[in-house]
Amino acid sequence: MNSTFKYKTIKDLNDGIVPVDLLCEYMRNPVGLNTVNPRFSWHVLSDERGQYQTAYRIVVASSKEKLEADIGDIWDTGKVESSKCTNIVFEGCPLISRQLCFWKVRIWDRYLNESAFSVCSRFEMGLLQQEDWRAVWIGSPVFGAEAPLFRKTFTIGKKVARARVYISGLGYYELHINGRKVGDRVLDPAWTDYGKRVLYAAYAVEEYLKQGSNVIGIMLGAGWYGKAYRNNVHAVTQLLLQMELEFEDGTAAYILTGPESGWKVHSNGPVTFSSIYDGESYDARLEIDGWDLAEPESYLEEDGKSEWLDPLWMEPPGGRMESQMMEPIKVIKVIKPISLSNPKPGVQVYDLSQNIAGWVKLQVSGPRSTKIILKYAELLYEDGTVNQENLRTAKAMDTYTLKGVGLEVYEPHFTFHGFRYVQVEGFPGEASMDAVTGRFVRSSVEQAGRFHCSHALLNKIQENVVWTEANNLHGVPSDCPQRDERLAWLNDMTVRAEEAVYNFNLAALYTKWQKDIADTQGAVTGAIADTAPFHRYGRRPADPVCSSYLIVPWLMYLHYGDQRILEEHYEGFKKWMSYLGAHSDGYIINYSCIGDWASPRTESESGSLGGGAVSAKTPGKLMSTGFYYYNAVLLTKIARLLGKPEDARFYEELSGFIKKAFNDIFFNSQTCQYATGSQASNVFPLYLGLVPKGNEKAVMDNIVASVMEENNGHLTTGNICTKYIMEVLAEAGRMDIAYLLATQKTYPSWGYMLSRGATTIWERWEYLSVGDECEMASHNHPMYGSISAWFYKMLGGINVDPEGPGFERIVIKPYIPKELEFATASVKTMRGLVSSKWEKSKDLLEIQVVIPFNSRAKVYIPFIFSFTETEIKEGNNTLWKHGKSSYKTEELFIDGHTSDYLIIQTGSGSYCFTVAPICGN
Ligand code: RAM
Repeated sequence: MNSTFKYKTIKDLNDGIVPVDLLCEYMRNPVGLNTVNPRFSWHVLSDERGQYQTAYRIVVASSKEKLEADIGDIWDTGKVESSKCTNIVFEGCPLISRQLCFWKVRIWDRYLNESAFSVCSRFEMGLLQQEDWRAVWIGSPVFGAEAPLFRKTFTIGKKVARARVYISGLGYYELHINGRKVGDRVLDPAWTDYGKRVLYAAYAVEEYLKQGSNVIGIMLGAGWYGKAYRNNVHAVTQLLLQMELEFEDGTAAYILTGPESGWKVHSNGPVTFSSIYDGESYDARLEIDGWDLAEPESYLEEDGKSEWLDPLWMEPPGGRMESQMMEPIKVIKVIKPISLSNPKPGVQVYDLSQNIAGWVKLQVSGPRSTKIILKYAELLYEDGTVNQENLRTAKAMDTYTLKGVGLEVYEPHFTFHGFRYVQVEGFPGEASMDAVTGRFVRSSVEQAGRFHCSHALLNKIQENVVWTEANNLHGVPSDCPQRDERLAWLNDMTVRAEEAVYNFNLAALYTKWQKDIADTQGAVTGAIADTAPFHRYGRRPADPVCSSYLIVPWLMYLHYGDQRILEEHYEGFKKWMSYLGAHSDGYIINYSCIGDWASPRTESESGSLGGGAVSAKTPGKLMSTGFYYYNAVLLTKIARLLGKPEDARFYEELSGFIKKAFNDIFFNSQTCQYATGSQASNVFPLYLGLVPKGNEKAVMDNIVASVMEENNGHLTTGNICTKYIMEVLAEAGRMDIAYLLATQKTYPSWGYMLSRGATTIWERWEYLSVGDECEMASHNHPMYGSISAWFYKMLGGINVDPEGPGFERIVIKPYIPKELEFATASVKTMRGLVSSKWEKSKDLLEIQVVIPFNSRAKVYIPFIFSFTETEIKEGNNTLWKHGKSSYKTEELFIDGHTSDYLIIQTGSGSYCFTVAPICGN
């Protein structure tokens, strides 16, 4: 290789360059893998410029010892010349259920030097075949049993080599072995349409077992399977458990739920009521001491009669059993209240100072039978008591009845709430600040992104978005965590998902949710539903704005380099497109329900769906048809990618027809307005690239006029076009207007929400808190959080490049508003950390960029001072002066310019660019 770089010794390289963060199906050391073709990923930490991978070798072995000896008896790729480091598909010996594998990887770098091997990682297969399940579902024989306790005693007389529990409990289970809760998952398994797919968890449980008598104890709760399931049909909670023991002498044993298997069930446990929406009631007087312990067992038969009955054998819920391959829901953080008030005698209100999802932990001592009520709310009335009006029918209330023994500690098991305030009623004596602590509960996905800038208001919006997004991740991306809804709406996700993948690592959660959507697809019509799992609200067919069905997997491809999700859902996409096509007249979709939803009240139709959330100004059919076009464009790309040229041609042609029909119907070439000329009507076609060539500026001018002249510097858009207006303004060179909207403080704006004390993002632009207006008044709703993607992409400048998905190629292109002094953004990608930071003063702009190992970037350096009289440097090297470019090395070279930007190509590493006006000579 003709390199300008000094050759480094293997030792130098080995010290720094080694694959880290080994992922298998996006998880670290997963137990219970679903697929026989798992995918491997890693990245390398290195700050060296222009470094990349030229080859890799993956070794997969059946034991740690073999792996250490470099014996890949399951798979050894040998040296593969490839720069691929994400989602490499396993092609070794066929994998079977339960198989435990060890793997490691080494790479070769740009100098063809070999790295050391990574540390050893593991993956373990789950139960791949339905026939692997020997256990049978069981349930309580007592009608209406709220949270039955199951118990099974067994004896271990030999040394255990390996012990696994595969478990599913509907709606939720809590697994104990020998008196200890197993693991730290809560609200498990995640919600699915149980008639289609049921998730199970796989646990390694050796450490919980002992020689002699052992007990498995399980409490079930209704969760989404209870009263809330399928429009109030009361499903009976049920349990499936398979424990597999392998002993050191090579023998094995199973502990299975099923008929006549020695399980006992008690139907009067301490949880006397549980509901996702309404909360939980816990009567500590009903606790059964030692229910999950082996000894003594005598109490089971007190007085010759026992409440521990034989369980019933239950019909399976119908869905395929599938391992839950995503981050489980956990208590993520403990939040101490900042204040405690006493608005009425016997009533205390705690303020966590942050709107969260989860519950509180209560610590109390007092007389037996004292009943404490905890009421959760996002809002307060003026008198300081909690206002639950915007929760609609959700009672959001936990109750705890004391047993009267010492300090009692309680937190709910099978419910969650969305709240900032908790009102405590009936507390014995004086409640202290320590009596209540907030528990922030969500899917334990990693936060991936950070954004910060010199404007406090924007930072606060970003903080609120991160909270709101996080508050709405509970195995599905829900719309809100507090009222009688909490559903994963596809229309919201159409615009929310991009913000979400910048802020969090959602690869596994979205893989699961995409299947939830597929599960809603009608076998006959191909129609998907508005919500997935399809439940309670929304309808099938979905509103055409539900393009998240295609957009989410496309984002999975762009952000995580995931092509498999596109392959797996491709046929489904086509069916949905055919459905839409069948409901179009001359390529105009002929139905709409939601459209550009929840715009400011002045723009929406009073009395319409959702408490008047349908736009009065932006035609629903314009939105529907726009998304029909968007889908066609995406499908063209996807078909091309998947090697289906005929399909690609078909969808490309289709997009052309839709474009023409769209403009014929909605575009007025005289006024350059679309439809009514509402902001959304003009923004959406601009965003989609539908505007006939040459008219873009005029359409943009109309948008600007609407913002500035008709609305005094405010937007009028709903949930969908609020994302798009910010992007088209920036891209069309009107960052000034976009920035004005982002920093606007008066209604309607994000700043207005903040001025009303918001710590999360609202569902509507209005502050709604009482009476009828509360029908749609969530204060914790991620859809308007889409602005956070704009922070990353436009202010921070971090963008994916479709030419190199998964951040193999990165575009750094900051749009720099006059008023902002600095902005910094970073994203932890599959290939490592990408960051971009700029800071400007009167006569200097500095841009620092970090590109991970094995990635390349196109960096756009803005000519903020002038095009010609500017000097652009990287470090000490001049790249551009007096309108002329110079400089070229292998890891950094100029790749052209526009009138606004100098375009630079870089390899990996850190770069510091400066832009300064040339003064004087
Ligand atoms: C409401 C919620 C949800 C949404 C649907 C259409 O129930 O606001 O987020 O977009 O309506």
